[in-house]
Amino acid sequence: MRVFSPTSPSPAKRRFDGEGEVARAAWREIAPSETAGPVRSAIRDRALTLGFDGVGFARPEAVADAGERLAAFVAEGRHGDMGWMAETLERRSHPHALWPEARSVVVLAVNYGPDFDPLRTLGQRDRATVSVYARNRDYHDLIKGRLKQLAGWMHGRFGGEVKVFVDTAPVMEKPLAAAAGLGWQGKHTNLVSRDFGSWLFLGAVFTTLDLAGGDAEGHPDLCGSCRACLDVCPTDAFPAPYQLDARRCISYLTIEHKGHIPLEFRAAMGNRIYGCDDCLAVCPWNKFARSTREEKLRGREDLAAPMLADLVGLGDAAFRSHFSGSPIKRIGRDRLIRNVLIAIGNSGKRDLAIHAERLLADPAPVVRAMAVWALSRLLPPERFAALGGRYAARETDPDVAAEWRHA
Ligand code: B12
Ligand code: SF4
Ligand code: SF4
Repeated sequence: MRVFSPTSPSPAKRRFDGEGEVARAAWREIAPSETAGPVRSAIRDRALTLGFDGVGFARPEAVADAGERLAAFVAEGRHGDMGWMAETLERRSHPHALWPEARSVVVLAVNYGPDFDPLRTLGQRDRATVSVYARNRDYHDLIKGRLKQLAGWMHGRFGGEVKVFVDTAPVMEKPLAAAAGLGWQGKHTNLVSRDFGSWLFLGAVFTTLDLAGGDAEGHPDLCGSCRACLDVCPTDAFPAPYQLDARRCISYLTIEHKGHIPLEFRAAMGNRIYGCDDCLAVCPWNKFARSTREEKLRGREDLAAPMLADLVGLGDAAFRSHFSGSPIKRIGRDRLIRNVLIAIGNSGKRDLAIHAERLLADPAPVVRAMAVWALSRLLPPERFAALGGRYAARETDPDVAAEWRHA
């Protein structure tokens, strides 16, 4: 069998161009297990040079339980309207279901640790709180580019076949990262790191190379008797430690959920308009966190504590230019304004009512409905009733009409 050596000739032309795509070597060059250590070191060095902050290696078999737990999560309906989780259940449940030939997974992490208190703005009621990960550029672009660079390099240097995955791919990144020794899945279900606390983005390179085993498999659970993350959750989204009901999570409600946000969660959302960091931010392991070295992941000044009055007036074009390159762009103007109106309804600021009033005739039902709800909280009953007289009778959308009736 051909063993890696730095002077090995490279195949004449190798092409590697995409997430989930296979880069095929002209010959198959599998690093035998006795050489896996040096190959791992070389991959680790390369990954760190490319800007990753954490690197680990796992065998696909190391996450055997994760598929069953995912199936239970979906069977309970905890994925809500993230239908893609049910659709990709089979492929998502195990790395081999996705790619039977994979022999190792290289798990990569990027530190996005904030240099500010992520919960600082929660009490500032005329301002919005944007979760840390969404305060600047979309991390997918950054990580995907680096994963492709690393995978292309691995393929060129060691042969084998490689595929890259980040976030949207049907891969269970957290259990893989834990198996690769990058940290453990805390009671809030996210990966916690001894070096970076709660603030790691994850991605993976699958390869046919045999790299795993040896020094870096698995990580002990260091949560102990702590339950800070479970207790802080504003919407009681953890049915048990290590389990999340996404339907109750503000991150799901503000980002993934397309329809009207159920009444029972609106007050608890406070001024969180995109994502939520409460369970991450209270973790005591954040004492080891450090702020990110990525300029593109550092918080944008204008998203540190944006005024609700400025956000609520955004039309489609302004929304798109304001959030160009940001993860927030993904949810579109209507859903963002829906979330902002909930924050306005929770603000107790009468002077913000005028902005909600202007949206009572907005073309989007999710916006009109939350304008009604916000006004019902801010205006005196007689003023609200007068508006109802003008708008409720001509409302054609049944959900918005119901919002008027219930208000
Ligand atoms: C779907 C999804 C969501 C959903 C569901 C979240 C969830 N916890 O499952 C929603 C929209 C709510 C969400 C929110 C967030 N997300 Co998200 N999300 C994903 C995604 C795409 C899939 C996750 C998944 O498979 N969930 C299904 C469940 C079943 O999987 P699980 O949590 O691993 O379930 C395990 C536990 O329940 C455990 N378990 C069950 N019972 C028991 C019992 C015991 C005793 C034990 C030990 C374990 C255990 O076993 C299961 C399998 O491992 C991943 C990317 C990816 N491809 O993996 C990103 C990902 C998990 N998200 C991420 C982030 C950053 C977030 C947010 C912080 C964003 C924000 N600020 O708003 C929040 C955090 C909310 C939270 N507390 O989890 C990061 C997390 C990085 C990290 N360090 O872990 C990921 C990995 C994206 C990335 N590429 O970096 N997300
Ligand atoms: S992200 Fe927020 S709402 Fe979701 S589980 Fe954590 S604390 Fe609860
Ligand atoms: S807050 Fe406590 S229980 Fe939650 S993940 Fe961190 S250490 Fe574990």
